[in-house]
Amino acid sequence: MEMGILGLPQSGKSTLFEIMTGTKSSASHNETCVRGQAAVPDERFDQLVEIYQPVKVSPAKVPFVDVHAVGEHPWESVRQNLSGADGILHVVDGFSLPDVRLSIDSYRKLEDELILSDLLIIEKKLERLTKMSKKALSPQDISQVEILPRLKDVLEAGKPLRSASLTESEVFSLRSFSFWSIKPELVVINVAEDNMALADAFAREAGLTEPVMGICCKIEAELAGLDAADQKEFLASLGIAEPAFGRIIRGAFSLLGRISFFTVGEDEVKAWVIPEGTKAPKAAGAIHNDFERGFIKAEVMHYDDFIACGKTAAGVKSAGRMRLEGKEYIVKDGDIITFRFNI
Ligand SMILES: Nc1nc2c(ncn2[C@@H]2O[C@H](COP(=O)(O)OP(=O)(O)O)[C@@H](O)[C@H]2O)c(=O)[nH]1
Ligand SMILES: [Mg+2]
Repeated sequence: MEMGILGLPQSGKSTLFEIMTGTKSSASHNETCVRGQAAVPDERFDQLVEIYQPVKVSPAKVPFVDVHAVGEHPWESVRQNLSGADGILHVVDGFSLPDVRLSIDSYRKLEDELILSDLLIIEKKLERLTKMSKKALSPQDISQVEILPRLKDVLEAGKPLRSASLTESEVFSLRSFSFWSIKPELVVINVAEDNMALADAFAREAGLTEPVMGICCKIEAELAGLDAADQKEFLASLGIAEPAFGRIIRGAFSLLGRISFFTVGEDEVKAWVIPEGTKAPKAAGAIHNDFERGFIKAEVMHYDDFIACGKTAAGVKSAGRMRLEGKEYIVKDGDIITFRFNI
């Protein structure tokens, strides 16, 4: 799971990237894109670490990509760099623009650019396909001849491809195009300290289907420099319940339908990120390909049961809540799993 950060110049992309990853983006301003990892905050994970006291602590990591100077670099090179991103954080300047209409305009400005850029790709492809003789068309070409005109209509109406109600397999078949507007998007309004309400106004008035979240990058950047106790005090004094960091990560998880499961032991406690609905063998494959191939069973206890049953696996077992699950088991958020496999 990778998140790309997009936004007009000076909207606060790099500031957000630094908050999320602790990596200075400006240090490598010669690159088109900078990558960094955000550790996923999860109280359950912290609890497990406390209980197991493992040698190695491995929280889930989500990569974020910051794009430098959109508009200065050609879209194509940015597109290539972000082709692996599963979702987009669209950062909107809500701190220098006092009026919500202006924020909405600036959101639309970039969104229209992305839509136009996707449209050009489709037009080029269709032009090439219509020039080819019918006989020369591959099965893939034929399915594209069917689907692309429909997508073109969507884009020409000024709508992103994510609004085209595509099936999962259609999205999969289109992946080689690396369309911008097909990716799920979380809109992040970067608000001024004294104008937190702007994000709500944006959400109300822009009428988007995409989720909208307000954060103040400036405050959050100051926050990142404080220790935990000072952070709490600082946030409380501003009436903020939780740092943006956790909210953004959770927003990205729900945007992309991701969940976490855990593997535990004295050697390592580790959190894994998988798509919701993943079956046990595939989840095992997140750890190692061999685990998927040689999958036999998954020994599963849920985190809540673990806590309720005295915080030991033995307690969970004697309460009859340890489960041995097979190939069809769908992993749940908060499962603690030991895989049995044969290689
Ligand atoms: N006042 C204010 N300034 C901000 C905020 N977020 C970013 N900035 C400033 O805006 C400028 C551009 O930010 P940057 O993150 O580099 O934007 P980018 O071009 O989108 O990467 C920098 O000088 C930041 O310090 C904010 O929430 N409030
Ligand atoms: Mg930047």
